[in-house]
Amino acid sequence: MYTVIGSTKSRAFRVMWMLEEMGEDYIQIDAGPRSDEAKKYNPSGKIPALLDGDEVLTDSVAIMTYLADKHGKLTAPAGTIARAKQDAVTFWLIDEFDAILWAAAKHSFVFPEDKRVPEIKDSLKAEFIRAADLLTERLEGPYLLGDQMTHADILAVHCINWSIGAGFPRINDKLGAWAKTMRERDAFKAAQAKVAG
Ligand SMILES: N[C@@H](CCC(=O)N[C@@H](CS)C(=O)NCC(=O)O)C(=O)O
Repeated sequence: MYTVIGSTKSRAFRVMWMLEEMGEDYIQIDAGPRSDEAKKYNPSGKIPALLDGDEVLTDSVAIMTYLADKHGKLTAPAGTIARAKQDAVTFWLIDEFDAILWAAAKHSFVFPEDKRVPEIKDSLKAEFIRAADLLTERLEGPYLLGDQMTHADILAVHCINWSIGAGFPRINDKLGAWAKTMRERDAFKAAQAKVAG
């Protein structure tokens, strides 16, 4: 049994969706970013964290990678060419999707008001749309890496959903339709419907 620390409307959702896909039991503690509850597990107050026994793991992508390797699901095995390609897509998504969205969030509500430069958001939006088009070019199979779903798919779809919530421009139709199909998965819906506690 795992415990996910973090609210559903945060990067914690990636870990919850992953656990649902793998059929693993978990409870969720609905802690917001920088909340006292979050700081109990990660002094920086960042969410998500995952409790596995007495261990506290942090960073959504590190947690997904750990869970995938541990259970041998939603990943190519470590040390294979397939895994190197999967990791390349994962790290690309961190650079070109997550970091762009995070920068926009910082300049919207994370930074103190006097440190925000809202003008930067137009260029971040353009960059995100360009990255979405590049990602679409490599989307040939049902999943980013082909026939097998991996946690890179979870990361990509979470970022696409985040972009919608953040009021970013609409992504191209092909990627939008793909994300919609992924949102229709039972595991996605179960994670969304999860009641914390
Ligand atoms: N790279 C980290 C980023 C975690 C992160 O920044 N989470 C946000 C909420 S989604 C947060 O806790 N922000 C509070 C802060 O940065 O002070 C991950 O993927 O888990």
